[in-house]
Formats: sequence, structure tokens, C-alpha cells
Amino acid sequence: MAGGQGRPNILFIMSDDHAAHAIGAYGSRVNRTPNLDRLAASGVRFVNCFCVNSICSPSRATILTGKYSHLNGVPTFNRFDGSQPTVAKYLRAAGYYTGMIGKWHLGSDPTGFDQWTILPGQGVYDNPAFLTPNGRRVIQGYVTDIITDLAIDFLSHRPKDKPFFLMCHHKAPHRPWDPDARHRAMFAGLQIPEPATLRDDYATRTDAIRECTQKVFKDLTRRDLKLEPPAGLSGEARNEWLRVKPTEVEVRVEGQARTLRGDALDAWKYQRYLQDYLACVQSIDDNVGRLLDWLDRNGLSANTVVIYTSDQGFFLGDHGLYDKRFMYEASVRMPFLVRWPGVAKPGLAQEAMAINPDFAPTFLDIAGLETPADMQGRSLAPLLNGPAPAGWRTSYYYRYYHDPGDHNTRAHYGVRTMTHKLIYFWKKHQWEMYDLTKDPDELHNLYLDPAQQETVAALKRELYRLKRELKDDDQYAYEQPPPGVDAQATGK
Ligand SMILES: [Ca+2]
Repeated sequence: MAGGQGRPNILFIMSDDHAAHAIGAYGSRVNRTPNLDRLAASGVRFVNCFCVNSICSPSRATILTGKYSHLNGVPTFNRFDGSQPTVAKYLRAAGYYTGMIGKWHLGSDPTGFDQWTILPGQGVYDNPAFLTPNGRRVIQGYVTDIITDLAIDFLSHRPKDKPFFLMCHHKAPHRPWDPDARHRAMFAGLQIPEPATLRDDYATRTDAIRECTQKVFKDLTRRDLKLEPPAGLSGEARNEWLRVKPTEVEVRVEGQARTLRGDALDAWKYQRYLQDYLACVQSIDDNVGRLLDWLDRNGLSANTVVIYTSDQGFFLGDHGLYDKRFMYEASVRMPFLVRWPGVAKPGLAQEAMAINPDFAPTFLDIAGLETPADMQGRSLAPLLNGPAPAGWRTSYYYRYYHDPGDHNTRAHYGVRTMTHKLIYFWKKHQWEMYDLTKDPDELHNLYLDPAQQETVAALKRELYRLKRELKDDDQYAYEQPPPGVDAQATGK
């Protein structure tokens, strides 16, 4: 099928927690990503692509179904009902050979795939176990390399008379940010620039950001910081030691022991976090390069749409935070790169607003299929070679439910337009409003500013218009489904 004949193949590469601002093509100040930049240069870079619920399992369920969490049934870390329609099922029914490799994190076994090999739950970085329809197997090596090997194996052995749809989902750079030895060495001791908002004092903000426990200075554990437990500790005592959030740390500087506290410790924690996170990203970049080279060598590049994204963004010390969840920019912005030779305009930076419910309709459109009426996104294909068509969305609706939940992050919903953002923490009845044109870092909550009340009212109207249109009737507002994504049955 090489050389532009037939329906295009689709290779969807998704990492976990890879913030757009840790990609060169998106203007990273902290690392270089030559292979992702190569992909960006030969295709379209979406600069305003956002997720609608910034955590792992919900984003994955949304990508598969083209629907928001309240309709696909995965608002938090609960089991995905695999009997519902998914993009993989539609593509398979239309003659695509479908595969899913890597991190799945939806609790139930994948459906709609001719082949699947997935990490159980979060999976691990070193010598990971994988689940397949035939059982469990452990593969020696580093997870990002192995997932790429498995993807290449899928591509090598696929039936050549069908187009393929492959979801290649990396575990990295998810916490606990364990790099392989080579990439760890690349970043060890490197001084990474700090973001401007690392020491944000949260003045003007509501309670949520103060109350959350996803703070670089306060909440990273000894495990996160890769501190070595004392010899002799084992079992639960060792785990307990690793879970401590240290307020002083002994390091060696030029052979001398030195105890870090206060500001010096804060700065050190940021460096340790970013060094490991970015080393994990570097392995992703290398492995994306390997896949692109493989497509070139096998004559598949011309007729394969290659997409790179992440399940959401991530705080890289922005607002003093790590992790995601909040509707703030670093967390909701997804990288989204699309290479489609002959269709996607090389080097185009597309500013029109894209959201993750759009991905499934986009895959279907690439395959020449209509968007099913119950999907809530829109195909992004019309945005691949120029300005958005008239009437394209200029606002989107967001909702995060996991409260009580990890990191004590408060439930909220909100609307983001091309210029403003309104956030409502519904369990606390607190609001925030930002003017993104004047305050792109979201430091000045203008919700109570008398001069802004018309803008606030207009944003509220838009928020509740979208909420109604998307059929969000507060289905999961006060009751979360039971957790169900980390203990997965094998092949049943
Ligand atoms: Ca994630």
C-alpha cells in the first residue's frame, strides 16, 4: 500500500503526561526533541489542543469514544465498559487491521482490536509485564524501547492487504519518572531553567490550588526524588521511608556531604524532578525517531498518517506544581502533531481550538468514514492545510471529577474561550476567571473584579450553554464510580 495508494494507514503515538512545553517544536525552554520536531516540521502542529478531563483513564476513554466522561462512563479511574462503540471497532468493521500496544489503563480488556499487548494498570518502567489475549508475559528491558519494538513487530507482521490503525501508547514520562541509564546520564547534573511561576504565591486564587498536594516543594517523596534508602531497610519499613516528603536532604557536592533545607532544597527538588522527567521524554523522542525511520525504510511514510500526542499536559513546576488535573493551561494543553503527506501542510501551526473528543472523528474521517451522530467531537481533517472553516468552535467545556481523590485536587468545571477562562469549583462554590490575552500565566483571578462582571456573565452563559449542549446533567457530580483500572484481569 506504499506510495499513496488506498486508504491511509494511521499510526497514533500517545505518551503519558508529556506536556507540550517539553517539546522543541512547542517552544520548550527545558529540552530538545529533534525527532518530534522532525514530525512537526513535516506536518501540522496544533497549538490550541486541549483535553476535556485532565487525567489518564478519562482522556483515554474520550479518545476511544469521541465522547466526554459523563457519556462514556469514565469520569475518574473506573473501569471502561468495552461493550460500547469505539473508534477501533468502527475502523475494524471498515476493513482496517487494528492494534493496541502499551499503556491502556482502562481496567477492562481492549475491544475492537485484532491484536493487543498492554501494560497492566500503570505498568512499570523496567522489565515490564504485558497482558495479551493469551496471558501475561514479562519482557526484559526499558518500557519505552519495548513498546516501540512491539509496535514495529505489529507493523512487520500485519496483513499487507489492509490499511492499519495502530495505537502505540507509551507509559513514559508518567510518575515515578524512571529513566533508563543512558538518558539519566544525559540529564544528571544538568541545570534546567525554572519556570516563571515556580514560586507562585497564589494571591487572588481560590482555595483549590492552596489545598492541593501536587506541589514540587512540599509533596515530592523520597521515591520521586530517587533518594537511596539506608542499607538494612526492607519491606514495609523501606516503603515507608520512600513515601516521606523530605524537609531536608543530604547530598554530596564535590565529594563533601551537604545538608539542603529551605530554598536550596526547593531548587534542588525542582532540578531532580525535571532531570528525570526530561530523561524519560528523551527516550520517547528517540523511539518516535525509530518508528519514523522504520516507516521510511519500509516505504510506508507516504501513505501513513502519523500522529503524536499525550493523554494530557503536565505541570513542569508551573504554579509550583507537578501532575495535571487542574484546568490551568499547562495541564489541559495537549501536544498534537499530524503528518499526512500530500494533505497536512508541512510546518503549519494551527491555532484553531481542538479537543480530545475530536480525535476519534478525525481517525474516521482519514479512513473516509462519517462521524457517528453520538460522538461529541469534530474531525480535525479540515484544519490540516489552512485556516479553520467558518463556524469552527471558539470555546470548549472542561470537567474534572476526582474529588476526593489523588493529590486532594478539587473538582471543577469550566469554559475556555480563545481569550478567557472561567473555572467553577462546584463543591466549594468558588470561581476563578482569567484574561488569557493579558495574563497567559493565569496569575490574576478577575472573578470579583467589578470591571469584569460583563465578561464573567458572558462566560457563564457560554459555560452553561456548552454544558447543556453536551448533555452534562451532573451525572457524576457527587458520586464517583468505584476505582477499577489498576487490577486488570488477563485476557478474560
Ligand atoms: Ca496521563
